[in-house]
Amino acid sequence: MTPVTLDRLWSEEALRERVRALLGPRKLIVVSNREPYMHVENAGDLTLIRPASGVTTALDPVLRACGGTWIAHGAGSGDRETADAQGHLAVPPDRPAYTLRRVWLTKEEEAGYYYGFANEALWPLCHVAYTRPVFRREDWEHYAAVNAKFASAVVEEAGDAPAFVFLQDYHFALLPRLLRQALPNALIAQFWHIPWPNPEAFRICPWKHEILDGLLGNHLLAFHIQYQCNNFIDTVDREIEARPDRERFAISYGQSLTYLRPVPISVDFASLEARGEAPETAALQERLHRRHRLQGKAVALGVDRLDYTKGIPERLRAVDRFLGRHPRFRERFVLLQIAAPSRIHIPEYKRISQEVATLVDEINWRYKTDRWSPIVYINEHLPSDIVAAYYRLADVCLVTSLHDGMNLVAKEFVANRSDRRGVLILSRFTGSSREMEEALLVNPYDVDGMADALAIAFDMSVGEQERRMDRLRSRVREFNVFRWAGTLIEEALRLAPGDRGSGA
Ligand code: GDG
Repeated sequence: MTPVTLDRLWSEEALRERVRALLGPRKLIVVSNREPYMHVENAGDLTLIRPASGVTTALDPVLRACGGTWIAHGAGSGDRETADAQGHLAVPPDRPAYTLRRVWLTKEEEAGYYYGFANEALWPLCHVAYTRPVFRREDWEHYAAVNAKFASAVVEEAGDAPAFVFLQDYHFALLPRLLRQALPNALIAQFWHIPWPNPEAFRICPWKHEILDGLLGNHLLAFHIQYQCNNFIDTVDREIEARPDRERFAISYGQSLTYLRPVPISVDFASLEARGEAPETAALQERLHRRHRLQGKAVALGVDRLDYTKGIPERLRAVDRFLGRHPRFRERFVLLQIAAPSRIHIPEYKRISQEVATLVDEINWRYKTDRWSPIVYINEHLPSDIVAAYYRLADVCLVTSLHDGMNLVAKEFVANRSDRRGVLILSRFTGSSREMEEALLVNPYDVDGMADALAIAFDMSVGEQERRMDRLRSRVREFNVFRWAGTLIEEALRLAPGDRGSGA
């Protein structure tokens, strides 16, 4: 089955209009772990932060246009001070258009639900990256309790109105079932941002049946690509008494029917392109060029959350092999690796952080000269205007995930490059590789293959770079993040049974 397509270019305005018309009287409720607006308290001062993510970019404009409520964990140190007693806050704070409902979690709940079950059990379970999931009963209990807490918040926010509830990600596998029971008039859809593994990988989860039962509370469950949908249907087929309907691409389970659809997420192409072309970006680029002494160098770039699924050690080993085999690149090559710290309380993340730092040291030691080190390691979260300048100055962008639901860095890089230059090296094990065949596709486990790809990329003619970049860019322009949100909401409303009161 191919992803649902529409025959015009989606923009923020088109999305607003379309969704407003589609929703009719339904109240829109979005649920995600991370909030779109966070307040941080620092020495008595309150700062508003907009945690950057594709989901916020896509859904904030929809809520601003249609109104509604976004429910999320209030994780900022200034969040309580800036919300009312029920956790409500009108956002955006300078031009209120919708309601943010912050859900408060205790430290134990956050440790068990977020760091524990979501990120030490489900994250490694769903990514085939050979990191073993950790299953702890107390984490599971917190996960279930936090899902129930969010369910109460959704029920309160929905009131008696017919609602369209759009859930985000693997933090809420139990929520759809709870909502299906509590809100029979609601339409429930969920987007699973990470891969769904095959049945052999999934079967080790002690609470696999509860998770499947929970997810089958959705009317629509969407993944990035068809393969992940297929894995889900195979898992259900293997594990529980449900009837997959491969014609309609749905699962019927008890009284309920859940449609599955691939809807690949994307980026805000127009904004990223404009940012790439902005004079401020050019100025930043100049500064970075001087600071890292890039004159006359072949420049490779990595931009990642520091996560063991992103294949950062594999990439570093490929650079080592590349320099070993192509001495002509010594003193003529630099890898700029941005690695934003992530989930730092989890032991596996401490370990990967150590491994990456050690490898960078070893490789730099092996090749460095008085004037040059091959790897510049930037182990911090940079502002997005600086990331844009890095995208603009790279000759090659390296995305080498061992497994990735989609991967937005690949799409951000090509959206940025209206100069039509640059080569994308992209892991075959990302969802984005399905739409980005003009990239140099690599297997990150094959160090030699990746070293070869680096040599091919740096030797690629300008004409060939432009040809590939044009195709990549036209696809990401068309399949942008507004299309993702619009398609998903449109599909949910189209597939939903006419009488929302039936609960079917
Ligand atoms: C999950 C799925 C799926 C990184 N460092 C900095 C920074 N970033 C930004 C990138 C990009 C984002 O973080 C990472 O997005 P990815 O898609 O690569 O990966 P995950 O965070 O794992 O996201 C993934 C995604 O959900 C959406 O569905 O694509 O497969 O795993 O936007 O630019 N941004 C800034 N500074 C940094 O240092 N500002």
